[in-house]
Amino acid sequence: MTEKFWNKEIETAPRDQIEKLQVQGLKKVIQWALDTPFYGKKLKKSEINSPDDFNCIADLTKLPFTTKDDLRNNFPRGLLAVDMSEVVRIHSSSGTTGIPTVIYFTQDDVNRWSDIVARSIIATGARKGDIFQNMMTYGLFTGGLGLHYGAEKVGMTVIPVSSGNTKRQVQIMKDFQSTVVHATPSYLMHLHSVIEQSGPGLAGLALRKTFVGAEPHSENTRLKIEEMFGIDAYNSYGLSELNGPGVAFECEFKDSMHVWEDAYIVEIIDPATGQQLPAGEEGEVVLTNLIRQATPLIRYRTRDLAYLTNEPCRCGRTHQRLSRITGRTDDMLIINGVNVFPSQIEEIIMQIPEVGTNWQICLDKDGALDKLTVNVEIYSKMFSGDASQIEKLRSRIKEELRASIVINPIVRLHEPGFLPVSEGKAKRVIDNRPKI
Ligand code: DLL
Repeated sequence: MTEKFWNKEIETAPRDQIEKLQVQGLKKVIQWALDTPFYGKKLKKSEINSPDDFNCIADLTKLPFTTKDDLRNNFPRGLLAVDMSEVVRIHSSSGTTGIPTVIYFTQDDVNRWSDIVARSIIATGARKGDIFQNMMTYGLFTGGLGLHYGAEKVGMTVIPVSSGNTKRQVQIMKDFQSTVVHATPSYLMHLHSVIEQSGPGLAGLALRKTFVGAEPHSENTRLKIEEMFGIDAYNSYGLSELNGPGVAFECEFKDSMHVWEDAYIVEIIDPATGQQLPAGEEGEVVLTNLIRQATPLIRYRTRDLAYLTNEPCRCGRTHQRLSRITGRTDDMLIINGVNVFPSQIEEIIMQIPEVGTNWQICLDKDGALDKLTVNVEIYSKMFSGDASQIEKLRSRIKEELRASIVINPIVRLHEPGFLPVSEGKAKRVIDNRPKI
């Protein structure tokens, strides 16, 4: 391979060399981090006063964990390590209520992230000459722009369609003969059903590969997508706090995702004790970002559950591989690729005075897509008046939820006592989606 983004020396480096790169990288990150108000205090508390206090990979456990709450509590600039005038990009977990998390990038940060995404693309066998239709949302969500910049670096022809408008997506696939698409697995299944309904099926398409990610899915879902379209599908993992997509990606052998260990240090820990777990044991994924100066992030607890494999991969790459994400340690739901906490829904509905005390969320499948129903009890006096008032209230709740969680829910209003009451912890979420 002569590709610019296939770096044999780094991608097939023996473990001791990878660790050496990580130690060098982390020393730099500590220097950057000490410049932020948040880590300035936090690292010093752990007696890390300079990069010289970190000398081998075993020293990692001396460093404190970072959590989503740390990011929220230090919003907006507590983790900013450069002058704001050096920041060229902001991504944020927006579309949520409460305090968002924000990630800043310098130009070098964007370049380093794009290089890693380009490397991921090359590892799948996609190339310059491919026509890349990016169906992931563009905006504060990292799925759109993250792959966009990486694909341009590879030299692919990028079509930045963003998500939605399925009929138009199909037309564009035909018009421009797209060979690679990027989407959530659930959207691809939906896309297939729209193609089937619209007549000539897959005839006239040139598709050969897809990158899928941003939401949990099983091996069977991958096989189904591959079979439906007659293409190869590669799993892609990332999160906005760690730049976005490109943290771990499957190579052409599609046997778990290589974590790019010169860019990210991965650990699996026991979520209860915080102790590191060996390869093969499932626990919480913890990641350190080695390639971003503007917002350094050390030992970030992702709350995703998975395990690592360090067996050699048939592709020759030595970077450890991450299994599929098997679950979460918190109650975050992923609905058609969008992250939603039940508490966000509660916050919205509970500020509406007509709403009673009980509510419940139901998740089902509507074809390939997830369907969210929010059941809300309202005060009985609402039922004695004009029915149009109830409809007005329903629309208002629906609209406020849509604006906040960026998902269009079905809202059903009920009289008090309709929903089950639990004596202990309320069961707010009924998830009828098939388990992965
Ligand atoms: O979902 C970034 C991304 C975009 C990844 C496009 C891949 C492709 P967030 O919106 O911050 O970022 O959501 C991150 O989504 O902690 C996981 O729980 C879940 N997730 C992401 N990729 C996968 C995957 C993007 N391949 C959260 N399998 C993460 C399972 C995934 N879950």
